[in-house]
Amino acid sequence: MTTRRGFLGGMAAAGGVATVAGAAAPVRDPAMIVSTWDFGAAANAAAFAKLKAGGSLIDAVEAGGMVPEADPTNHSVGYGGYPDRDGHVTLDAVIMDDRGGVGAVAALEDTVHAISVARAVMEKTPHTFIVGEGATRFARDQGFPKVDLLTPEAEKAWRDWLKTAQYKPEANIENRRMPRGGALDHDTIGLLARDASGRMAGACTTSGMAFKMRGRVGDSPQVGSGLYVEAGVGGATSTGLGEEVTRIAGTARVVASMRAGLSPQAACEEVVRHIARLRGDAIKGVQVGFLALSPQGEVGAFCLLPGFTYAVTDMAGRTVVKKGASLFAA
Ligand code: SD4
Repeated sequence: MTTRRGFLGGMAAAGGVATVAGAAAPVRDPAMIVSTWDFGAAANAAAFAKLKAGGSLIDAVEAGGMVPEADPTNHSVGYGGYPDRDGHVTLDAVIMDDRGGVGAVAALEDTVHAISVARAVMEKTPHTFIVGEGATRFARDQGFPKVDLLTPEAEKAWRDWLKTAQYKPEANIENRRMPRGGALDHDTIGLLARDASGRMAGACTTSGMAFKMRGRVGDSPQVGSGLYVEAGVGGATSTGLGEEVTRIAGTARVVASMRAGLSPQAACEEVVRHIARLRGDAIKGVQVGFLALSPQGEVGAFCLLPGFTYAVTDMAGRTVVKKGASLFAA
């Protein structure tokens, strides 16, 4: 639990070199919250506000994930997400603290805030992961309102897709301009947060691959694939084509590499190179990106293809959006 005192302790360190208890070396301008893609900036702001108000790290990452979940212009998360090939919007989410506290849902329907349902799984059940009809029923039982997630815009995109029904992953779909209004078509959000004492938590929420097979679950809600957080070591989250992350338990591998002594940056690069070696031509044109954060506030990001961006918010609440370096030029 982040105390207000702990939070302000971090604030006092902003702008200089922060010393974190147990840190091997001080980190200049340590990050407090990081998240995937440009739209992570708004999520980070909500997460930061939660911490500032005395909320816990779990409160913060949940609040961050709820921002794109409620945004109808975001077609890869929550309300307004693109449906599966049968026209159902199904959501995947996971939330995790740094001591093995985990809650996840997959193939959740008719519920905007999948991340909050995941939190309820963590806090109100003896389980870590509930899927499909059971997850949707659990959401209703917990009082989450029933909401039709398929917006007219997403339905139109799905009906257009049905004309060809071409089933193939698309790299950097988040960078594509939507026909109406010019809004960006976004991607999964993964958030990692730390406090001044180096405690951490993370969240990941998505509507998954657009027009996926019914019942398909990606990396995002799976511990060790879409998200992994470990006390004293760090956290990692992933985005992109989930199948390429789940087959190697990608974020568990990033954090294992950090445990073995790699920096967050080197750990993200190691895993992306591993995917490229393992999969060869099979990952041509495919995007996968990893984002990592250490308990000291060091950030790492690396991806297969150019185009992956991430938002970094420091201990003073200043946010910058950065470009992740990539293994391939295009
Ligand atoms: C998935 N990784 O379901 C998620 C979605 C995503 O680019 O990030 N798409 O595979």
